[in-house]
Amino acid sequence: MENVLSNYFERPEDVNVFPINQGYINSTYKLSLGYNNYILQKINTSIFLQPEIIVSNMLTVANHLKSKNYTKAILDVIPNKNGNYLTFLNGETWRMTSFVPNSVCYDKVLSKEQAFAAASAISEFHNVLNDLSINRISESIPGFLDYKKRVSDYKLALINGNKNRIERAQNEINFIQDHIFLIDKYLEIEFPKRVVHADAKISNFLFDSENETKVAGLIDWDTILPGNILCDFGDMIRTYSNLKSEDDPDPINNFSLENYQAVKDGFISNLKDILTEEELKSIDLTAFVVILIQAIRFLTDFISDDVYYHTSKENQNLDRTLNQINLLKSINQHICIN
Ligand code: GN1
Ligand code: MG
Repeated sequence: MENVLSNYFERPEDVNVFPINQGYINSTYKLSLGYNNYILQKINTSIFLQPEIIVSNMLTVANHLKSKNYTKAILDVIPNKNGNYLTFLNGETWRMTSFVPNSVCYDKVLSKEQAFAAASAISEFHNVLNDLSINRISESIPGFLDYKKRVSDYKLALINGNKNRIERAQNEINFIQDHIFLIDKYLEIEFPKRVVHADAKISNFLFDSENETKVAGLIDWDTILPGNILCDFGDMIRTYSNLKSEDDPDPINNFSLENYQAVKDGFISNLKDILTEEELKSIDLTAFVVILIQAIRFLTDFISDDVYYHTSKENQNLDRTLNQINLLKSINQHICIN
């Protein structure tokens, strides 16, 4: 670590390093030096094969937001002593960004007011980014929102995966099979391509540490890409109408219809003149499909012996799959998807 720090700081020995055990892909550390704080991340380059694309997207989005009246915190990528935004060291790739002061994040929603505030914030993010040309944004993970590919990867895993785990996941496999037609239906719709955050889950929203309904900023810009903006709505529903943590398989009291509506109201609030009729009509279907795809991704990883998502306990990817499926079942009871 000291070697990494010496790329950024004159006196690396004075920097305090605190690991942040959040996120399933990269390794994250909070750094503090005197009154200044930073976020340092080791990028998982077996997943992000071209980390320079992440940085280029981040700079493009930050510059655009800064040139307009965006009211939330903007992440700055901080160059190393050589002026480079990425530090390559012993086969590892590191990136440092600014830290948003007086902020906290949550992995479970606290109230419908909080859900509304978060959705309004991402709605503002999209409103301000709407005139940024998608040609200036690239995919840091090719095919990240290609749901056809997500399904074919899953089907391949069903053929080549761990037989014992496949057997244990039979109920979940059946649920997915019964609902896969909704993904086909989604794939028939032609959505306008806009700049998508693509990981709008609750833990990527920072809130004011003294006011749980005031959003300080939106973080984790690693997967920003051109695509269907409603995928961000889907990830918000996935985590703000969900009353359980992402790996909690308990189906009891797992869903809040009030929060669902709050996310919808907030998401639309700053996009009224932007969303097309087709988009508005497909908003609930997209949320359902985003959650189903997330279930498929967790299950694919479970039957592939946990090669993608970081896990810290046995069956965690199966529990995550169950959590998504429980949510889909609850949504099915309250929302008309078609
Ligand atoms: C991953 O690494 P993290 O926690 O930011 C994943 C998202 C998933 C999410 C599920 C690059 O995000 O797509 O929705 O986990 N990121 C990547 O919580 O696959
Ligand atoms: Mg992410």
